[in-house]
Amino acid sequence: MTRRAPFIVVEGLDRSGKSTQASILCDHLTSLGLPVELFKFPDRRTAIGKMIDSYLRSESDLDDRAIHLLFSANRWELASTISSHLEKGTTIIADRYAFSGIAFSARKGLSYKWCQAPDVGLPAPDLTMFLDIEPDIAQARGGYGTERYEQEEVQRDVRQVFERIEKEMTHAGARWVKIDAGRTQKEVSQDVWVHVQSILDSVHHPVGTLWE
Ligand code: Z5A
Ligand code: MG
Repeated sequence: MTRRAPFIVVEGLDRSGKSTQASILCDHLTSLGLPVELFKFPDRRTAIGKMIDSYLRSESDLDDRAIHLLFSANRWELASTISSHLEKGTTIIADRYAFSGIAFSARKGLSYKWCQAPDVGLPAPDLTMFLDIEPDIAQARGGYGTERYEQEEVQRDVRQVFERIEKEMTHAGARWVKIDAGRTQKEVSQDVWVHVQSILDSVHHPVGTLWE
């Protein structure tokens, strides 16, 4: 029987270095001969992703609940692909996941539980690494762009919701680690690797489900 591969999620605020670290990790695993696929949420290439992209660029407006459900549907579009890769032994790295969904929508005043509900049952990560950074340091990095949410005040509120998510996930026994992302890329990637190594051989069949 093929060994089930781990599902690794990289979360964090804007400009915390998620995409940079997800890609370094992907290259590292590949160089070790391990099959790996990198997913990025939102996946702006699908039909639903295109609606999300238009919303983020402020080219269209949507009710807060409607956009929340689209972000979730964008994950469900890929849920069975993720599970089947994992079962076949391909490691999955996700650049943002359901936790961003809760954090950005609850920040607008929607209830936490309501925000969580559409993602209940998605494949559960074996490890979530939250790249933690002060929003002003993140902003100084490359400057925020012009998309919705790319403002320091929004990022501060979002960070608070992430703190609640971390508490609840940890309480529920999930593997959630916070990494100081205000350091050099190399320092961060070394930490990332220590955490990934610690789970590489310890995932169990079947793939878990989120919040069930
Ligand atoms: N959103 C939502 O509302 N609901 C959902 O369910 C989901 C998402 C999934 C778009 O996300 C928005 O969608 C996002 C949340 C919302 N809005 N915000 N904020 P996105 O993933 O497409 O965009 P993003 O990830 O927020 O932005 P980003 O720029 O891609 O950030 P990043 O991936 O964390 O950073 P990066 O690209 O790796 O690095 C940013 C820059 O910093 C770049 O120039 C790097 O070279 C540099 N960098 C990286 N690491 C370092 C270190 N260690 N030191 C110095 N400089 C560094
Ligand atoms: Mg990114």
